[in-house]
Amino acid sequence: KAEKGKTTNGKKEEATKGSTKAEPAPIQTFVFFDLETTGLDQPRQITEISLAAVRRDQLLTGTTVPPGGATIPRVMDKFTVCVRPRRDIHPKAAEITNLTNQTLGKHRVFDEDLVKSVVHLLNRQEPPVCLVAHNGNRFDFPILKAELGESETVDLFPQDVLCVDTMVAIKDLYAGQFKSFSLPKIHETLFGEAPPPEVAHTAEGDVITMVKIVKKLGAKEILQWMDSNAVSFAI
Ligand code: DCM
Ligand code: MG
Ligand code: MG
Repeated sequence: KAEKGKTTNGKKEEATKGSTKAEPAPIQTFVFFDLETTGLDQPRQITEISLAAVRRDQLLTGTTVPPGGATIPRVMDKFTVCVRPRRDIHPKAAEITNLTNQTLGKHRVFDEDLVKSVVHLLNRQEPPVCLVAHNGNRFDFPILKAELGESETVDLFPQDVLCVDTMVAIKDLYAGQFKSFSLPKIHETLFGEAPPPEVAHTAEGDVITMVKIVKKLGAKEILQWMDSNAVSFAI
């Protein structure tokens, strides 16, 4: 296929050159995903998780709210839950997320009911299913894997789920167009303003910001990039 050599990812190109390996099936459901955590120092623990599952066609052509505003797909399965961490939340993290050990004090930890809720949301989606997180390779994916790995219910987690990082995608496809690849800076460049403070660093707010960015960039190209570059979310 003529498209094959045009991939912008050098590694993938090397890996597939001259091979007869079939192209991966197009991802049918993109599960935008974000975590808030206790901070940047280790061990990082989850204070909030949000997932928004969006069908491929909803990202490409789906109806929007408000009508005509090329922003939020109408059909979207969302899940957002706050989680009590087992360690102190760093003051900087508490400041930006507005989540504190005190306000989460009576909330449940990352327990088996939460794992099951996430699993059931993923199981309802049309496969192939891919988790999508901004800086996910370095941050959200390993943190979620660590929490799942400690859970008795880890075996319930579907084995065929994929994952992909929008920061890597945007750097690869649109390198020259952005001065910074942080989520608020990309939003600012595309929409003329940063996400408002009540949206930024809430897990659901960051998830919706990601969806807006993917739609605004023209989903077709970035979705094809994700098809080619998604890897297994193996726990
Ligand atoms: N974080 C932090 N300090 C920053 C940025 C992020 O401690 N300057 C931590 C706390 C956030 C988590 O990373 O809950 C996730 O970041 P984000 O809100 O960008 O998803
Ligand atoms: Mg994030
Ligand atoms: Mg966030």
